[in-house]
Amino acid sequence: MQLTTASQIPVELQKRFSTAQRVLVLTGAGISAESGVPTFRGGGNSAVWKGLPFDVISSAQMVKRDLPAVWEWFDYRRGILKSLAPNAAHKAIVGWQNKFSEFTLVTQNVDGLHQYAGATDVIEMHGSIWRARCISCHTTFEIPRNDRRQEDCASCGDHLRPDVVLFGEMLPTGAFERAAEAAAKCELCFVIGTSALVYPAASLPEIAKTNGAFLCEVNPERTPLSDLCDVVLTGKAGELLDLIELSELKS
Ligand code: BJW
Repeated sequence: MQLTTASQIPVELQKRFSTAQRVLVLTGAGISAESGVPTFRGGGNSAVWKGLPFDVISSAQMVKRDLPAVWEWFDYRRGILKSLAPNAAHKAIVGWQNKFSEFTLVTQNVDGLHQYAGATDVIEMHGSIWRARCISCHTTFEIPRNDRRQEDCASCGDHLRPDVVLFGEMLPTGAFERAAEAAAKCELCFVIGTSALVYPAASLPEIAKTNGAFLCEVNPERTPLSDLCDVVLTGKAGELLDLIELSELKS
């Protein structure tokens, strides 16, 4: 059933949302869909770039084999992102950051839209499309929104690559550990706009649940985590997060 009014938000979720102190939110590409950012999967489709499935072009092997092609794919996506803005869901989460005494936002997204909306201290599990990293000395460089990116490392002169986590690569040091610690401690965990297929990110709600948290999924489609969740809100994040907030005001 599509939810359209705040009174349709399950009462147990309203209560938890009103009283929780420690809250964790895990987001995926779906939260940016209403801003116009294409998702990787969902709706039975999977992203393709110039005939290459995204898990081929966004892979560690491709960085070794054809770094210019990888840059072309990321330059194209940054080009799209330049004109896009955060949506109601990104903005709602900024409000949650100030509402709960211990709040952790973990994102798999590389688009920077949470930060653009005003979120701080975001755990970026898969890096950022707005940074480049040297393949030799690992120095990172911000990529300006309205200027050309550097081609080579200003420290050692070697090639730069996107500072994102590709398939088969390790996550940034400490990112999973910080997120897992917050997941183990949280009372309420939201899983928003992710197909929950990619690990270790998808293990965070499992950790939260094992440690007693109440789990709420927000997604137009079911995912492998849906059965684990206490509440599954079927629909778009930009609409449903506002309803959750409104439901709290009414209770
Ligand atoms: C809406 C909506 C709306 C639409 N509102 N919702 C355990 C088991 C099996 C495999 C593994 C395992 N542990 C590790 C692995 C290997 C691998 C993995 O998970 N593979 C699986 C796919 C099988 N993981 C890794 O390789 C990770 N590294 C790692 O584990 O290192 C240790 C290690 C190293 C070597 C060997 C072994 C271990 C790294 C994963 C990195 C993922 N990178 C990518 C690309 C980033 C760069 C780029 O941007 O190109 O990250 S892949 C891609 O998927 C991207 C995303 O962050 C990630 C997750 O996708 P997400 O966010 O869930 O998006 P979608 O598109 O899948 O879903 C969108 C959802 O939104 C859908 O459900 C829609 O319905 C919904 N939606 N509109 C709300 N309006």
